[in-house]
Amino acid sequence: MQGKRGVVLGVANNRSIAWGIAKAARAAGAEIALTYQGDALKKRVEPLAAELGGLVLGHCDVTDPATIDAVFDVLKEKWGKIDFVVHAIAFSDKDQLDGRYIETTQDNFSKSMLISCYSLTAIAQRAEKLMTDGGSIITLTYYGAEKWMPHYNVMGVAKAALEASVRYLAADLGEKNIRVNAISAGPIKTLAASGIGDFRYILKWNEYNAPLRRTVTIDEVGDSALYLLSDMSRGVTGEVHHVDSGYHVVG
Ligand code: 0WD
Repeated sequence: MQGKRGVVLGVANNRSIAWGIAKAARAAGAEIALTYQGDALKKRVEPLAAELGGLVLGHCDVTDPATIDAVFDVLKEKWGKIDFVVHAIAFSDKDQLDGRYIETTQDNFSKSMLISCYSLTAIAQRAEKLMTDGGSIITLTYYGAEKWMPHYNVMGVAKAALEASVRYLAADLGEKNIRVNAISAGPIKTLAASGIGDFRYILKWNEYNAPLRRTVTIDEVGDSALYLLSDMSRGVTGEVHHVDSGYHVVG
């Protein structure tokens, strides 16, 4: 990754999957830029960026396109071009990540789709302009996109649409040698995951049933992401790569 530069969106703290990916990319020689969502996360993200000797691009809330433009303007000014983007952003009202999917409100459906799905496309639109030598874009998804999972509800629907977006974006951007892939990570205890009902049970269930008989760590997701971000995967696009201790062959 020496000589490569990229932006990682979705670091909330040092337990975030995005942080595992940022660390792995940095350790392999890449230069990293981070964004944060709001002042509360700024205080957490700034020291993490410093740990990687990276840039902090500023506040980015994907529901506000002006803030996406602003961080890509900073990227353009500082680096001119970029080589990779990590999109690790998702949101649903916590009270609808419990119980029945059928109770999802129109408002939360729209918000979840905008933040968890459309934002990848919004970011790809900006990234395309800066990936003048080709590039790699990755996003994070979950098995609940493929199969019903308890409590995942509207997020499963949003992740299914996200995975479809990966395929359509891959087709649009392929002629510019920009690759778009997803990692389907097994359950990991993060801030976002703590909003999902019975999450501890889901972790245990994976531990008992996944082929590797354990859950995965953010560092393991980071190492797999490294492959997708680097030229090692130069022939791979439109793919959903499972990093889940093999759970998807069982569930
Ligand atoms: O088990 C898990 N933790 C899995 C997570 C398994 C498989 C996939 N994933 C996915 C998530 O769905 C998400 O897409 O990985 C991605 C990263 O999630 P994470 O690392 O589990 O969670 P977290 O550390 O909370 O980071 C997600 C961040 C937000 O954090 P909070 O918890 O404050 O919502 O997404 C960001 C924010 O930093 N985010 C936004 N960023 C910009 N604009 C927005 C927004 N509107 N909303 C959330």
